[in-house]
Amino acid sequence: ASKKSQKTVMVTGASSGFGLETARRFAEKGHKVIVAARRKERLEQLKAELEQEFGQCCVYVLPMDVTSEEQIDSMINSLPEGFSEIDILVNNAGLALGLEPAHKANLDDWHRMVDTNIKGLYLMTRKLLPGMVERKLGHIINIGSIAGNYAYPGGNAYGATKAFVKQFTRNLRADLLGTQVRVTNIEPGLAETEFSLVRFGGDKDKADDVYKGTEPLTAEDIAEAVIWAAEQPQHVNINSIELMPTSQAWASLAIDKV
Ligand code: NDP
Ligand code: 8X3
Repeated sequence: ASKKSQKTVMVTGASSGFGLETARRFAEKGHKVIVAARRKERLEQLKAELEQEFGQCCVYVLPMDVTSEEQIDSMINSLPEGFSEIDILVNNAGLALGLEPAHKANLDDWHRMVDTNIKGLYLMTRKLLPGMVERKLGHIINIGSIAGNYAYPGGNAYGATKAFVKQFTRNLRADLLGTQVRVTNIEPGLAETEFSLVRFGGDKDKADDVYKGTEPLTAEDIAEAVIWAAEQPQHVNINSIELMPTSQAWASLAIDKV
C-alpha cells in the first residue's frame, strides 16, 4: 500500500487460524497491523515472522482478552502513535465449546461463548466506533458463521452467538448510514484451524476427526474473503459473505418417527 492508502488494521484472535492469516495478508499488502489475542508469545512470534517477510514497523503486538472492558480501555489508551487511529477492525476472536445437546451442555461453556463471541465483539466495536465515525473512515469486519444461519444438533449457544453477530452487523449498518463507516459479516462454514481442538477441550483425535476425509476451508480462504471485502471501493459495502467448502451442504430437516 502507498502511504496514502495504508490502513491501520486491528485483528482480534490473531494468534491462530483466521485471525493469524488475516493479519498476514494485511501485512503483506503493506498495511499496519495490530495483532491482539491472549497468547503473547504467539503474537511476538507472528510479529517477528511478518516483519522479516514484509519489513519492519508494521506490526504491533497487543496481548489482551476481549472479554475484559478494562483491558480494552487500557489498550486503546496505550496504542502508540501511528497505530492509534484504527481504520479496520476485524472482530475475529471467538470460540465454540462443546457439542452436547442443550439439556446436557456445560453452563460455564455457554457463559464463555457469550462473553467472547457476543460481549467481546460488541465491546471492541463500541469502543472503536466513535473514532471511526469522527474520522469519517472505518470498516468493522465481523467473523460470524454459518452456525448463525442454520441450526444443527449441539450448535445451541454457539450458533446463537453467531446469530447475534449477524443481526448486530445489520443493525450497525442501519445506525452508521451517512457516516461512511462500513460493516461486513463473514460467515464461514467448516474450516480447519484450532477451532475444533478448542471446542473439544484439547482432544486432538476428536478434533482431527471433524476434518478427516474431506477438504475443509482453510484460514487462507477466510483471510481472502476479509481482504476482498476490505478492498472494495469506498462506495461499496459488502454486507455479508457466506462461504462453505464444496464438500459441505445442507441436510434435510430431521423428523422424529416412532
Ligand atoms: P482458532 O481457535 O484457530 O482461533 C481463535 C482465536 O481467537 C485465537 O487467536 C484465540 O487467541 C482468540 N481468542 C479466543 N478467545 C479470546 C479472548 N477472550 N480474547 C482474545 N482473543 C481470544 O479458531 P478460528 O480461527 O477458526 O476462529 C476464529 C473465528 O472464526 C471465531 O470467531 C470462530 O467462531 C469463527 N468461525 C470458525 C469456523 C471454523 O470452522 N474454524 C467457521 C466459522 C466461524 P488466544 O487463545 O491466544 O486468546
Ligand atoms: C464454525 C462452523 O459448523 O462448526 O462456526 O459451527 S460450525
